[in-house]
Amino acid sequence: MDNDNTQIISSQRVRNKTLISFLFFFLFIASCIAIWKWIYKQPADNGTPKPLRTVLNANEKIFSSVFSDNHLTKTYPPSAAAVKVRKNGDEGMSADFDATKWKLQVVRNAGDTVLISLEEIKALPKTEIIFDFKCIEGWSQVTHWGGVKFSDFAARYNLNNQTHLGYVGMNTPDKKYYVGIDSKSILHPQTILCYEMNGKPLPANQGYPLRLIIPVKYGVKHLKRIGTIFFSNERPPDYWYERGYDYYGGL
Ligand SMILES: Nc1nc2c(c(=O)[nH]1)N[C@H]1C(S)=C(S)[C@@H](COP(=O)(O)O)O[C@H]1N2
Ligand SMILES: [Mo]
Repeated sequence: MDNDNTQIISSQRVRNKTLISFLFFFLFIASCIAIWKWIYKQPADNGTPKPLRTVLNANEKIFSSVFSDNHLTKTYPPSAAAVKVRKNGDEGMSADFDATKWKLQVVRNAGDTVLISLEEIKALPKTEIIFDFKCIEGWSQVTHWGGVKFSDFAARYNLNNQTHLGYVGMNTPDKKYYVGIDSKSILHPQTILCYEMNGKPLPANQGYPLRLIIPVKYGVKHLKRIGTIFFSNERPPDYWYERGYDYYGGL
């Protein structure tokens, strides 16, 4: 049998090649470590080293520019909704909260805050949504919510100029949990001010009397127990952004 593909390589050459490969491998690992160290030595911007924050901000620019109202989050039939709904996160859910005294505060302009009762909110047209609720911790669950579309609410309370300022901020009544949301996402047709889960009033730890349900965002933005809503042309403070996550939180 002739075997012209076979080459005889000296064991010396094999040794040299192996050595060179190892050298390159070592240099590669060493530069990875050096870059990693450099990144973490840079000053932080809201809990994230500046170079990584720059990447997050660039991602936000790209994803918010392709975001559109026509992109609806996938919905499910009621039978797909979980009966035992997961709960997660209790920042701003202090025990001394008195729901009987609660009214939603909407800051229309400086010195112009409207107080709105749950009854008034429930009197607005109701929208239900069943979708896959996603938490950045890595779990998701199909859940069923009811409330008023934020866009319907904004129209009823003459907030059309405000909603186009760029951002909406929301706080819990004790101000310990807070989120900022871009105008496009708050006006998305599936975003609701939510007062029902599985056809019943929201359970206390799920945000009674009112929470945000915003399917185009990760769970962090679905603020439970809304105290105040305000509007701004700059990013309002955001609890998890200040702890290193990206601001946009889009899906
Ligand atoms: N007030 C308040 N709202 C919050 C949180 C929180 O800690 N406090 N956590 C958020 C996070 S990280 C998630 S995943 C969802 C969880 O909602 P659930 O408890 O109804 O499952 O609530 C969001 N809203
Ligand atoms: Mo979450």
